[in-house]
Amino acid sequence: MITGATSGFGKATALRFAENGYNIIITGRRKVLLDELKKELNTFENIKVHSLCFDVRKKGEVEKVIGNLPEEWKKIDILVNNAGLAVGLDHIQTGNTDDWDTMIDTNVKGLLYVTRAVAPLMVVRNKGHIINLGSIAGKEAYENGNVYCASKFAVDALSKSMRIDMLKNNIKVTLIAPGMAETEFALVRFKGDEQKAKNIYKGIDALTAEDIADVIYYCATLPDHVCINEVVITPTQQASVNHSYRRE
Ligand code: NDP
Ligand code: 8X3
Repeated sequence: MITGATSGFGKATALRFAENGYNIIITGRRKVLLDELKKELNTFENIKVHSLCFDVRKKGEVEKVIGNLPEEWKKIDILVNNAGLAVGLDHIQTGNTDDWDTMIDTNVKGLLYVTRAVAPLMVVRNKGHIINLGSIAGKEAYENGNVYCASKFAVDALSKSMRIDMLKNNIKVTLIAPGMAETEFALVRFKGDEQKAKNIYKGIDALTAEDIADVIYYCATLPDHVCINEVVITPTQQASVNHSYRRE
């Protein structure tokens, strides 16, 4: 099950698992994109695809949609908690509090609601792997990153804590913490301003969604006794959240 499969990392990850024969549950809010992806995934042989259109921020909806999954789809082996976003890039003293709500509700509470609905299905089978999309912004803070960074620091803490909570239940938990990756992420952060979104990656060979899908797939397909706890992955031109080398 991959949340936020309509774009970026989620979509690339769905395609990577599909080409390797996995049945997949894709989720997101944009129904048209979900339908398009379902069609594309269905071109892979011998896999089944189930699509769920919901907003991870809506607790009741998350509980209902996952609770009502047909029995065969309740056997979720891997959950990729990927749905997330940054909105705005402002100093704390001028930040937009609606943007803050959106980031905290999606990146922290949404991830929690989905996990709360799926984890018991794994625990009952004594088997499962939860892969959370954190960020390099959840390892170090940067100017104007404030609430986005805080939301990803929370994902970092939750990943560690989930691993401890479900240790006895044979559940793997992996945190994937990428640096700059070119997806719809920057366009969403800058509320549709394409120029600003492009400038973020100027002079940098940014990570691609496929790079992240490769790492997720690698972590998910290791032997049962091996759990990668976390991966920090940056473009070669980025050494930390605050250190990037931009070519002219
Ligand atoms: P994209 O904007 O390309 O994809 C984000 C996905 O999240 C979309 O499929 C979107 O689907 C979904 N989503 C957003 N809000 C909600 C919601 N309320 N309910 C359900 N789905 C939602 O970004 P990326 O692929 O780059 O980002 C994926 C994850 O990786 C995010 O958690 C992001 O914070 C993290 N990340 C991104 C980095 C980057 O530089 N790109 C670096 C580090 C981490 P829809 O709009 O259809 O609902
Ligand atoms: C996204 C990476 O550096 O834009 O999580 O915050 S960054």
